[in-house]
Amino acid sequence: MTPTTDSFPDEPHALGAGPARDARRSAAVEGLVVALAPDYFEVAVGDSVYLCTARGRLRKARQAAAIPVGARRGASQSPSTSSGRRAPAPRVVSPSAPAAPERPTSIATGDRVLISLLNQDRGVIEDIQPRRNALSRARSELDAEHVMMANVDLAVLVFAVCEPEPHLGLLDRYLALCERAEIPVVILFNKVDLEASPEVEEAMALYAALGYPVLRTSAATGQGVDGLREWLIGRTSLLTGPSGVGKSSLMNVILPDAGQRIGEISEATGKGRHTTTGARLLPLPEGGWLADTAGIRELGLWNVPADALPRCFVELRPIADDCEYEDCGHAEDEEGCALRAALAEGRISPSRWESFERLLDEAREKEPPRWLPSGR
Ligand SMILES: Nc1nc2c(ncn2[C@@H]2O[C@H](COP(=O)(O)OP(=O)(O)OP(=O)(O)O)[C@@H](O)[C@H]2O)c(=O)[nH]1
Ligand SMILES: [Mg+2]
Ligand SMILES: [Zn+2]
Repeated sequence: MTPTTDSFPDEPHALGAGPARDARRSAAVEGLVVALAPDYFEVAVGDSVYLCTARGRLRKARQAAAIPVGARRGASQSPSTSSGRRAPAPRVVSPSAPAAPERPTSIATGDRVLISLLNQDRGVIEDIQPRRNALSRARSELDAEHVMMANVDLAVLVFAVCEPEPHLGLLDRYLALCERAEIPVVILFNKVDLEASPEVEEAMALYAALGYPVLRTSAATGQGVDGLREWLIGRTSLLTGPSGVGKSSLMNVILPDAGQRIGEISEATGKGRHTTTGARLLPLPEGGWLADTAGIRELGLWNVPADALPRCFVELRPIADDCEYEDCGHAEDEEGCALRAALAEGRISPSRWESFERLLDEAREKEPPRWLPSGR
Protein backbone atom coordinates (compact mmCIF):
# COMPACT_ATOMS: atom_id res chain seq x y z
CA MET A 1 0.00 0.00 0.00
CA THR A 2 1.55 3.20 -1.16
CA PRO A 3 0.08 6.59 -0.44
CA THR A 4 -1.03 8.54 -3.41
CA THR A 5 0.39 11.97 -3.94
CA ASP A 6 -2.92 13.57 -4.75
CA SER A 7 -3.76 16.73 -2.90
CA PHE A 8 -6.13 16.85 -0.01
CA PRO A 9 -9.41 18.27 -1.25
CA ASP A 10 -9.08 21.22 1.08
CA GLU A 11 -5.47 22.06 0.25
CA PRO A 12 -5.32 25.80 -0.52
CA HIS A 13 -4.64 26.35 -4.22
CA ALA A 14 -2.95 29.67 -3.52
CA LEU A 15 0.14 27.72 -2.37
CA GLY A 16 0.68 26.28 -5.84
CA ALA A 17 3.13 28.53 -7.69
CA GLY A 18 5.58 31.41 -8.03
CA PRO A 19 6.55 33.63 -5.10
CA ALA A 20 4.03 31.88 -2.87
CA ARG A 21 5.80 28.61 -3.50
CA ASP A 22 9.21 30.11 -2.71
CA ALA A 23 7.90 31.53 0.52
CA ARG A 24 6.44 28.16 1.34
CA ARG A 25 9.79 26.43 0.73
CA SER A 26 11.68 28.83 2.94
CA ALA A 27 9.15 28.24 5.69
CA ALA A 28 9.50 24.45 5.39
CA VAL A 29 10.44 22.48 8.47
CA GLU A 30 12.24 19.17 8.67
CA GLY A 31 10.32 16.12 9.79
CA LEU A 32 10.58 12.34 9.97
CA VAL A 33 8.28 10.11 7.92
CA VAL A 34 6.85 7.77 10.58
CA ALA A 35 4.24 5.93 8.51
CA LEU A 36 2.79 5.56 5.04
CA ALA A 37 -1.00 5.47 5.00
CA PRO A 38 -3.00 4.70 1.84
CA ASP A 39 -3.70 8.34 1.08
CA TYR A 40 -1.01 10.32 2.87
CA PHE A 41 2.29 10.30 4.73
CA GLU A 42 2.55 10.79 8.48
CA VAL A 43 5.41 13.14 9.31
CA ALA A 44 6.61 13.83 12.86
CA VAL A 45 7.94 17.28 13.69
CA GLY A 46 8.80 17.59 17.36
CA ASP A 47 5.87 16.13 19.28
CA SER A 48 3.36 16.69 16.48
CA VAL A 49 2.42 14.42 13.60
CA TYR A 50 1.24 15.99 10.34
CA LEU A 51 -0.73 14.20 7.66
CA CYS A 52 1.01 15.14 4.43
CA THR A 53 0.63 14.83 0.71
CA ALA A 54 3.63 15.25 -1.59
CA ARG A 55 4.39 17.82 -4.28
CA GLY A 56 4.02 16.92 -7.94
CA ARG A 57 7.79 16.75 -8.45
CA LEU A 58 7.93 13.93 -5.92
CA ARG A 59 5.04 12.30 -7.70
CA LYS A 60 7.25 11.98 -10.80
CA ALA A 61 10.09 10.73 -8.66
CA ARG A 62 7.86 8.00 -7.32
CA GLN A 63 7.30 6.68 -10.83
CA ALA A 64 11.06 6.58 -11.39
CA ALA A 65 11.30 4.06 -8.57
CA ALA A 66 9.86 1.41 -10.85
CA ILE A 67 12.92 1.28 -13.16
CA PRO A 68 13.80 -2.38 -13.76
CA VAL A 69 16.53 -3.89 -11.61
CA GLY A 70 19.05 -4.37 -14.40
CA ALA A 71 18.86 -0.77 -15.49
CA ARG A 72 19.68 0.61 -12.07
CA ARG A 73 22.04 -1.94 -10.73
CA GLY A 74 25.06 -0.62 -12.61
CA ALA A 75 24.85 2.58 -10.64
CA SER A 76 25.79 0.98 -7.40
CA GLN A 77 28.31 -1.60 -8.46
CA SER A 78 31.38 -1.30 -6.35
CA PRO A 79 34.56 -0.54 -8.22
CA SER A 80 36.64 -3.57 -9.08
CA THR A 81 39.63 -4.19 -6.89
CA SER A 82 43.08 -3.25 -8.04
CA SER A 83 45.06 -5.85 -6.20
CA GLY A 84 47.56 -6.30 -9.03
CA ARG A 85 46.77 -9.99 -9.33
CA ARG A 86 46.73 -11.80 -12.65
CA ALA A 87 43.43 -11.12 -14.35
CA PRO A 88 43.11 -13.28 -17.45
CA ALA A 89 39.81 -11.87 -18.66
CA PRO A 90 39.26 -8.17 -19.17
CA ARG A 91 36.44 -6.88 -17.05
CA VAL A 92 33.62 -5.31 -18.99
CA VAL A 93 31.95 -2.62 -17.01
CA SER A 94 28.33 -2.27 -18.05
CA PRO A 95 28.15 0.65 -20.46
CA SER A 96 26.74 4.02 -19.52
CA ALA A 97 25.76 3.07 -16.00
CA PRO A 98 23.65 5.91 -14.64
CA ALA A 99 25.12 7.92 -11.81
CA ALA A 100 23.78 7.02 -8.39
CA PRO A 101 20.91 9.36 -7.59
CA GLU A 102 21.65 11.84 -4.85
CA ARG A 103 18.11 11.95 -3.65
CA PRO A 104 15.85 9.00 -2.94
CA THR A 105 13.34 8.16 -5.63
CA SER A 106 10.42 7.38 -3.37
CA ILE A 107 9.32 8.36 0.10
CA ALA A 108 9.77 5.66 2.74
CA THR A 109 9.31 5.36 6.46
CA GLY A 110 12.43 6.80 8.06
CA ASP A 111 12.98 9.45 5.41
CA ARG A 112 13.81 12.96 6.51
CA VAL A 113 11.63 15.37 4.58
CA LEU A 114 10.99 19.08 4.37
CA ILE A 115 7.35 19.93 4.81
CA SER A 116 5.39 23.14 4.64
CA LEU A 117 2.60 23.32 7.18
CA LEU A 118 -0.94 23.94 5.98
CA ASN A 119 -2.55 23.98 9.39
CA GLN A 120 -2.06 22.36 12.75
CA ASP A 121 -2.34 18.82 11.48
CA ARG A 122 -1.72 18.90 7.74
CA GLY A 123 1.27 19.61 5.57
CA VAL A 124 2.88 19.06 2.19
CA ILE A 125 6.17 17.28 1.59
CA GLU A 126 8.33 19.65 -0.44
CA ASP A 127 11.57 17.68 -0.59
CA ILE A 128 13.34 14.53 0.62
CA GLN A 129 16.76 14.70 2.25
CA PRO A 130 19.49 12.38 0.98
CA ARG A 131 19.41 9.02 2.75
CA ARG A 132 22.15 7.71 4.98
CA ASN A 133 21.15 4.16 4.08
CA ALA A 134 18.07 2.10 3.30
CA LEU A 135 17.00 -1.45 3.98
CA SER A 136 15.57 -2.48 0.62
CA ARG A 137 14.51 -5.69 -1.01
CA ALA A 138 13.44 -6.53 -4.55
CA ARG A 139 9.71 -6.55 -5.07
CA SER A 140 9.47 -9.82 -6.92
CA GLU A 141 6.41 -9.00 -8.98
CA LEU A 142 7.86 -5.73 -10.31
CA ASP A 143 11.58 -6.33 -10.00
CA ALA A 144 11.63 -2.93 -8.38
CA GLU A 145 12.95 -1.63 -5.10
CA HIS A 146 10.86 -1.87 -1.97
CA VAL A 147 12.38 0.30 0.72
CA MET A 148 11.42 -1.27 4.03
CA MET A 149 12.92 1.65 5.91
CA ALA A 150 15.32 4.51 5.29
CA ASN A 151 18.01 5.88 7.62
CA VAL A 152 18.21 2.78 9.79
CA ASP A 153 20.55 2.88 12.79
CA LEU A 154 19.81 -0.70 13.78
CA ALA A 155 17.99 -3.60 12.16
CA VAL A 156 16.72 -6.09 14.72
CA LEU A 157 16.41 -9.38 12.83
CA VAL A 158 13.75 -11.27 14.74
CA PHE A 159 13.37 -15.05 14.59
CA ALA A 160 11.80 -17.49 17.04
CA VAL A 161 13.61 -20.46 18.57
CA CYS A 162 10.55 -22.44 17.44
CA GLU A 163 6.97 -21.90 16.27
CA PRO A 164 8.03 -21.10 13.63
CA GLU A 165 11.45 -22.78 13.36
CA PRO A 166 14.10 -20.25 12.34
CA HIS A 167 14.84 -20.16 8.64
CA LEU A 168 18.59 -19.62 8.52
CA GLY A 169 18.62 -19.02 4.77
CA LEU A 170 16.39 -16.01 5.35
CA LEU A 171 18.63 -14.81 8.17
CA ASP A 172 21.67 -15.02 5.87
CA ARG A 173 19.77 -13.01 3.24
CA TYR A 174 19.02 -10.31 5.79
CA LEU A 175 22.63 -10.26 6.88
CA ALA A 176 23.88 -9.95 3.30
CA LEU A 177 21.46 -7.08 2.57
CA CYS A 178 22.39 -5.27 5.78
CA GLU A 179 26.13 -5.76 5.27
CA ARG A 180 25.80 -4.39 1.75
CA ALA A 181 23.76 -1.40 2.95
CA GLU A 182 26.09 -0.94 5.95
CA ILE A 183 23.24 -1.22 8.41
CA PRO A 184 24.21 -2.50 11.88
CA VAL A 185 22.20 -5.52 13.02
CA VAL A 186 21.37 -7.53 16.09
CA ILE A 187 20.00 -11.03 15.67
CA LEU A 188 17.19 -11.76 18.08
CA PHE A 189 15.80 -15.18 18.93
CA ASN A 190 12.41 -14.77 20.60
CA LYS A 191 10.20 -17.32 22.38
CA VAL A 192 13.02 -18.66 24.56
CA ASP A 193 10.30 -19.70 27.03
CA LEU A 194 9.76 -22.52 24.54
CA GLU A 195 12.44 -25.14 24.07
CA ALA A 196 15.14 -24.54 21.46
CA SER A 197 16.37 -27.61 19.62
CA PRO A 198 20.12 -28.41 19.69
CA GLU A 199 20.29 -27.26 16.04
CA VAL A 200 18.88 -23.85 16.98
CA GLU A 201 21.30 -23.58 19.91
CA GLU A 202 24.09 -24.36 17.46
CA ALA A 203 22.85 -21.68 15.07
CA MET A 204 22.80 -19.07 17.84
CA ALA A 205 26.39 -19.99 18.69
CA LEU A 206 27.40 -19.82 15.02
CA TYR A 207 26.16 -16.24 14.52
CA ALA A 208 27.64 -15.12 17.83
CA ALA A 209 30.99 -16.60 16.75
CA LEU A 210 30.76 -14.57 13.53
CA GLY A 211 30.68 -11.47 15.70
CA TYR A 212 26.99 -10.62 15.47
CA PRO A 213 25.20 -9.63 18.67
CA VAL A 214 22.71 -12.44 19.39
CA LEU A 215 19.88 -11.65 21.82
CA ARG A 216 17.50 -14.15 23.38
CA THR A 217 14.14 -12.86 24.49
CA SER A 218 10.68 -13.94 25.45
CA ALA A 219 7.92 -11.45 24.86
CA ALA A 220 5.76 -13.83 26.88
CA THR A 221 7.84 -13.71 30.08
CA GLY A 222 9.80 -10.50 29.49
CA GLN A 223 13.11 -12.36 29.64
CA GLY A 224 15.90 -10.55 27.80
CA VAL A 225 13.74 -7.57 26.85
CA ASP A 226 15.84 -5.14 28.92
CA GLY A 227 18.86 -6.20 26.88
CA LEU A 228 16.97 -5.33 23.71
CA ARG A 229 15.88 -1.98 25.17
CA GLU A 230 19.48 -0.99 25.72
CA TRP A 231 20.26 -1.54 22.05
CA LEU A 232 17.35 0.68 21.03
CA ILE A 233 18.13 3.76 23.12
CA GLY A 234 18.77 6.80 20.95
CA ARG A 235 18.62 4.81 17.71
CA THR A 236 16.12 4.55 14.88
CA SER A 237 15.52 0.81 14.66
CA LEU A 238 13.17 -1.65 13.11
CA LEU A 239 11.98 -5.10 14.08
CA THR A 240 11.91 -7.28 11.00
CA GLY A 241 11.67 -11.01 10.33
CA PRO A 242 9.20 -13.69 9.33
CA SER A 243 5.58 -13.65 10.36
CA GLY A 244 4.59 -15.07 13.73
CA VAL A 245 7.96 -14.75 15.48
CA GLY A 246 6.68 -12.16 17.98
CA LYS A 247 7.76 -8.78 16.61
CA SER A 248 4.52 -7.06 17.57
CA SER A 249 4.51 -8.86 20.91
CA LEU A 250 8.00 -7.48 21.62
CA MET A 251 6.87 -4.02 20.53
CA ASN A 252 4.00 -4.23 23.00
CA VAL A 253 6.34 -5.17 25.83
CA ILE A 254 8.67 -2.29 24.98
CA LEU A 255 5.86 0.19 24.32
CA PRO A 256 2.80 -1.07 26.21
CA ASP A 257 0.65 1.75 24.85
CA ALA A 258 1.48 0.95 21.23
CA GLY A 259 -1.32 -1.60 20.99
CA GLN A 260 0.22 -3.56 18.12
CA ARG A 261 -2.05 -6.32 16.93
CA ILE A 262 -0.86 -9.78 17.83
CA GLY A 263 -1.62 -12.64 15.49
CA GLU A 264 -2.11 -16.28 16.22
CA ILE A 265 0.13 -18.94 14.78
CA SER A 266 -1.79 -21.00 12.27
CA GLU A 267 -2.12 -24.49 13.72
CA ALA A 268 -2.11 -26.01 10.28
CA THR A 269 1.14 -24.47 9.00
CA GLY A 270 2.95 -23.42 12.17
CA LYS A 271 3.39 -20.05 10.47
CA GLY A 272 2.09 -16.64 11.36
CA ARG A 273 -0.63 -14.94 9.42
CA HIS A 274 0.77 -11.52 8.65
CA THR A 275 -1.08 -9.56 11.26
CA THR A 276 0.98 -6.39 10.95
CA THR A 277 0.94 -4.22 7.85
CA GLY A 278 3.28 -1.33 7.03
CA ALA A 279 6.06 0.05 9.18
CA ARG A 280 5.21 2.66 11.78
CA LEU A 281 7.95 4.41 13.73
CA LEU A 282 7.05 5.09 17.33
CA PRO A 283 9.05 7.27 19.72
CA LEU A 284 10.77 5.49 22.62
CA PRO A 285 10.60 7.07 26.08
CA GLU A 286 14.38 6.70 26.46
CA GLY A 287 14.97 8.44 23.11
CA GLY A 288 15.04 6.88 19.66
CA TRP A 289 12.41 5.42 17.37
CA LEU A 290 11.25 1.88 16.81
CA ALA A 291 9.18 0.37 14.00
CA ASP A 292 7.37 -2.92 13.97
CA THR A 293 7.06 -4.27 10.44
CA ALA A 294 4.99 -6.88 8.66
CA GLY A 295 6.34 -10.43 8.52
CA ILE A 296 8.60 -11.11 5.54
CA ARG A 297 8.07 -14.11 3.31
CA GLU A 298 10.42 -13.18 0.53
CA LEU A 299 13.53 -11.09 0.68
CA GLY A 300 14.79 -10.71 -2.86
CA LEU A 301 18.28 -9.26 -3.20
CA TRP A 302 18.36 -5.60 -4.08
CA ASN A 303 21.55 -3.77 -4.97
CA VAL A 304 23.81 -6.74 -4.25
CA PRO A 305 25.91 -7.42 -7.35
CA ALA A 306 27.49 -10.89 -7.48
CA ASP A 307 31.01 -9.53 -7.20
CA ALA A 308 30.08 -7.70 -3.97
CA LEU A 309 28.52 -10.76 -2.35
CA PRO A 310 31.67 -12.28 -0.77
CA ARG A 311 32.13 -9.05 1.15
CA CYS A 312 28.57 -9.38 2.47
CA PHE A 313 29.52 -12.59 4.31
CA VAL A 314 31.67 -11.51 7.25
CA GLU A 315 33.73 -14.69 7.31
CA LEU A 316 34.49 -14.37 3.57
CA ARG A 317 35.19 -10.66 3.61
CA PRO A 318 38.89 -10.86 4.56
CA ILE A 319 39.54 -13.21 1.63
CA ALA A 320 37.02 -11.74 -0.80
CA ASP A 321 39.77 -10.49 -3.11
CA ASP A 322 42.09 -13.49 -2.78
CA CYS A 323 40.86 -15.77 -5.57
CA GLU A 324 43.59 -16.34 -8.11
CA TYR A 325 41.50 -15.11 -11.02
CA GLU A 326 39.68 -11.84 -10.83
CA ASP A 327 36.66 -13.35 -12.58
CA CYS A 328 36.57 -16.42 -10.32
CA GLY A 329 33.12 -17.99 -10.30
CA HIS A 330 33.81 -19.70 -6.93
CA ALA A 331 32.57 -22.95 -8.48
CA GLU A 332 33.59 -26.37 -7.25
CA ASP A 333 36.16 -26.99 -9.97
CA GLU A 334 37.53 -23.45 -9.89
CA GLU A 335 41.30 -23.20 -9.83
CA GLY A 336 42.76 -21.06 -7.06
CA CYS A 337 39.45 -20.12 -5.44
CA ALA A 338 40.17 -18.67 -2.02
CA LEU A 339 36.54 -19.00 -0.92
CA ARG A 340 36.44 -22.70 -1.79
CA ALA A 341 39.70 -23.16 0.09
CA ALA A 342 38.09 -21.52 3.15
CA LEU A 343 35.16 -23.91 2.83
CA ALA A 344 37.49 -26.92 2.61
CA GLU A 345 39.34 -25.72 5.70
CA GLY A 346 36.07 -25.32 7.63
CA ARG A 347 36.39 -21.54 7.93
CA ILE A 348 32.82 -21.11 6.73
CA SER A 349 30.01 -23.33 7.96
CA PRO A 350 28.16 -25.52 5.45
CA SER A 351 24.87 -23.70 6.10
CA ARG A 352 26.44 -20.30 5.47
CA TRP A 353 28.13 -21.59 2.32
CA GLU A 354 24.83 -22.96 1.08
CA SER A 355 23.27 -19.51 1.57
CA PHE A 356 26.24 -17.89 -0.16
CA GLU A 357 25.87 -20.12 -3.22
CA ARG A 358 22.14 -19.57 -3.42
CA LEU A 359 22.52 -15.79 -3.19
CA LEU A 360 25.36 -15.83 -5.71
CA ASP A 361 23.12 -17.60 -8.22
CA GLU A 362 20.34 -15.13 -7.58
CA ALA A 363 22.62 -12.10 -7.87
CA ARG A 364 23.99 -13.41 -11.18
CA GLU A 365 20.53 -14.07 -12.56
CA LYS A 366 19.60 -10.47 -11.91
CA GLU A 367 22.62 -9.05 -13.68
CA PRO A 368 22.94 -8.42 -17.39
CA PRO A 369 25.92 -10.31 -18.88
CA ARG A 370 29.02 -8.35 -17.96
CA TRP A 371 31.87 -10.48 -19.29
CA LEU A 372 33.53 -11.06 -22.60
CA PRO A 373 34.39 -14.69 -23.31
CA SER A 374 37.52 -15.21 -21.27
CA GLY A 375 39.16 -17.74 -23.59
CA ARG A 376 40.72 -19.50 -20.67
N1 LIG B 1 5.52 -18.70 23.70
C1 LIG B 1 5.69 -17.51 23.19
N2 LIG B 1 4.80 -17.04 22.28
C2 LIG B 1 5.00 -15.80 21.77
C3 LIG B 1 6.09 -15.00 22.18
N3 LIG B 1 6.04 -13.84 21.49
C4 LIG B 1 4.95 -13.90 20.70
N4 LIG B 1 4.31 -15.09 20.88
C5 LIG B 1 3.10 -15.54 20.18
O1 LIG B 1 3.39 -15.71 18.79
C6 LIG B 1 2.25 -15.35 17.99
C7 LIG B 1 2.66 -14.32 16.94
O2 LIG B 1 3.06 -13.13 17.59
P1 LIG B 1 3.09 -11.70 16.86
O3 LIG B 1 3.69 -10.74 17.84
O4 LIG B 1 1.79 -11.36 16.25
O5 LIG B 1 4.13 -12.03 15.68
P2 LIG B 1 4.66 -11.02 14.54
O6 LIG B 1 6.10 -11.34 14.36
O7 LIG B 1 4.32 -9.62 14.87
O8 LIG B 1 3.83 -11.52 13.25
P3 LIG B 1 3.43 -10.65 11.93
O9 LIG B 1 2.84 -9.37 12.37
O10 LIG B 1 2.47 -11.56 11.24
O11 LIG B 1 4.70 -10.49 11.16
C8 LIG B 1 1.19 -14.88 18.98
O12 LIG B 1 0.34 -15.95 19.24
C9 LIG B 1 1.98 -14.49 20.22
O13 LIG B 1 1.21 -14.60 21.38
C10 LIG B 1 7.02 -15.53 23.14
O14 LIG B 1 7.99 -14.91 23.55
N5 LIG B 1 6.75 -16.78 23.60
MG1 LIG C 1 3.19 -8.24 13.87
ZN1 LIG D 1 36.71 -17.84 -5.99
